[in-house]
Amino acid sequence: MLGSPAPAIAAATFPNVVVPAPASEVATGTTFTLASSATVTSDDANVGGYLAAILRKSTGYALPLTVGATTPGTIALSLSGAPSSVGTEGYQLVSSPTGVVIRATQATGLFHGVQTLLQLMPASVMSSAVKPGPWTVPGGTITDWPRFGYRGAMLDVARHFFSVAQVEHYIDEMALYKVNYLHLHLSDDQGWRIVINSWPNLATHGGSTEVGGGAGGYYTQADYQAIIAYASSRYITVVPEIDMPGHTNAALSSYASLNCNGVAPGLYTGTDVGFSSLCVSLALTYTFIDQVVGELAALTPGPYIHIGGDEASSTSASDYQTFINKVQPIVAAHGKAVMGWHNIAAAPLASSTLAQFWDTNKSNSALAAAAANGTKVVMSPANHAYLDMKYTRKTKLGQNWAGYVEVNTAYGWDPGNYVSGVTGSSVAGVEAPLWTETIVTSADIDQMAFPRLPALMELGWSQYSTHNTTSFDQRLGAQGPRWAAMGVNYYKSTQITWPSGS
Ligand code: NGO
Repeated sequence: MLGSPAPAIAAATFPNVVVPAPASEVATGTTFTLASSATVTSDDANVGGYLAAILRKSTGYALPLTVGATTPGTIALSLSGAPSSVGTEGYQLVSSPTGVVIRATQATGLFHGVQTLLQLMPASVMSSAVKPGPWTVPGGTITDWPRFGYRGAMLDVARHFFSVAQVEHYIDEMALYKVNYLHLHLSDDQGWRIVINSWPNLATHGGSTEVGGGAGGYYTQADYQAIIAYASSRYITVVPEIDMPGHTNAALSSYASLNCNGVAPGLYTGTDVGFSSLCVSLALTYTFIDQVVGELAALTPGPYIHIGGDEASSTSASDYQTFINKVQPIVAAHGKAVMGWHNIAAAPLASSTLAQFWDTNKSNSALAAAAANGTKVVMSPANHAYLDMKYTRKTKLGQNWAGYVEVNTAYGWDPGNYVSGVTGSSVAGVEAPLWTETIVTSADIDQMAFPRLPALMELGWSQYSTHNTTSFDQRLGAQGPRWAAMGVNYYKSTQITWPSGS
């Protein structure tokens, strides 16, 4: 009719459910429903197997998987045809009424696309028991890639020891949110957690207790390799940390010869920090480090060995510099780059060294100078990124030295523009450390990591243009029913509206 306005057609939108937020979403308003006769094809056996296993458990469908098929299945994971914008870790997901295609340039991208696909399906898809459908996926195209190349989670297995199965369980949880580095804090005052064949007492004596005086434990080298292989099957690279020169009581207690006075201290099961130091003037100290780093480097396919370097309060400033200067080339000689807590910026850093910021103070002149000189920095400000901080005054687990970290505090900062002088391309990414002075069980890990780990990984993955607390809180809420389906013991923050089924 002439003169009357055209009827408004509501633009289709994707449901606001994916964490981390994708870079681009274009909805068509159609719906795909998985049928019991559906098939899966994949150019990568590992990712195809991962997806099919999850879908088979909850749908009860057969979902036969063909690897390298020429005809795409109902769900097709393809290593060809992805737009170049997705880079090495991104993907494009196209959902139409007849099926879903995920394209990427590498298996890691397909894996990330699979996480997005699962989040677009009903929450019960994450159940390990058969549930009723319908198994729907909203229609449209998602094109997605990460803001940062380093998106890490750290687990302190030194203060309390966690078994291989517990670490693998946590790996499975973090993989859902596109984590790509697992930093294992393998040694501290209270425990040494990995067998070093040339220094056997480290594990047998140094690993024999933990905070509170429990039995502790340690990984054999085969255990450590099993963790690496498991992480790798989820496209996660392990960064092992041997903390030095401080946080070394367990090592000093294992070998009297490592002590300046030749006397081994007793094992320590308290929670003080800053009282121990390797003997910087002793030649044996560097033989020790060379052998420990050598064995660890040989077992570790990833590019980094983390040398700690935090809270060396019993090491003089000049000894500390001497020490860092001597240790960087040792790590390099074993073919690895150094990662260290930002305190290492007190010494000149090699160009490949990665510093990890953990302070609560946004200005750090030594770190800014290192960044100006090319050092890349991973952001873990304790007052936003530490998963061991209590959520509120009232929550039980955790500590509060860096304050209380509720969900919106974990989300409410920009890693790319946080520490003055350490911005933009100086920022390698984000890591969420979980220190375990008060953390004992997998349920405790869940309670501290969820929902804050997804919040931090959204900061690591999503383009900052998507940053929006209202939208984030809604998407995070959508994870609640998924965690309920998986049995994740998450913290039900009152900042989030949790939908039914959460
Ligand atoms: C500090 C300290 C750790 C503690 C942690 C507890 C760093 C880098 N050193 O962080 O030894 O476990 O706080 O929040």
